[in-house]
Amino acid sequence: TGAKVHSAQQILDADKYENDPELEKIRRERNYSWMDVITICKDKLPNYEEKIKMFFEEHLHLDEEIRYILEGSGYFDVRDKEDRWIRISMEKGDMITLPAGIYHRFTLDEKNYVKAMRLFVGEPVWTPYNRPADHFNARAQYVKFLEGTA
Ligand code: KMT
Ligand code: NI
Repeated sequence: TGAKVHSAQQILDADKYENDPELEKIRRERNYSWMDVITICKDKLPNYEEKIKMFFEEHLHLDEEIRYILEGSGYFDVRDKEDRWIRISMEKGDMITLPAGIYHRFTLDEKNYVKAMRLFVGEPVWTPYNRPADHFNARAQYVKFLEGTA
């Protein structure tokens, strides 16, 4: 699907995300100049219910979505070539890069808690376009990429 998971227990150490040369290397190489940290749990995230609902609506973005799990866990679901859901279990130390134009959604698991770093190339634009959003160039590019994969 083009979604990359750096299941990175060996590469990234989430306990030292504030000073991790390996994280700095990824940020430098991929131009992830921007970052913040989001905590998703009932007591800490404003408009929690509304946001949880938005995250779980099937959508795409016009840019990469990059998430690095610092604490807790959750699931990213992505559509495969045959339009079936693939569930990606994300835990502490895992980083995922969703390509622009891929349909996806996010949900917490039974722990109801995740703390994640959000990375971005340049100024962040998180706008979700709920499905159907097939008219975007980013979508056409991604479909073309999928067709070129085995
Ligand atoms: C998103 O865009 O789906 C989120 O920021 C929530 C997930 S962060 C692990
Ligand atoms: Ni998204």
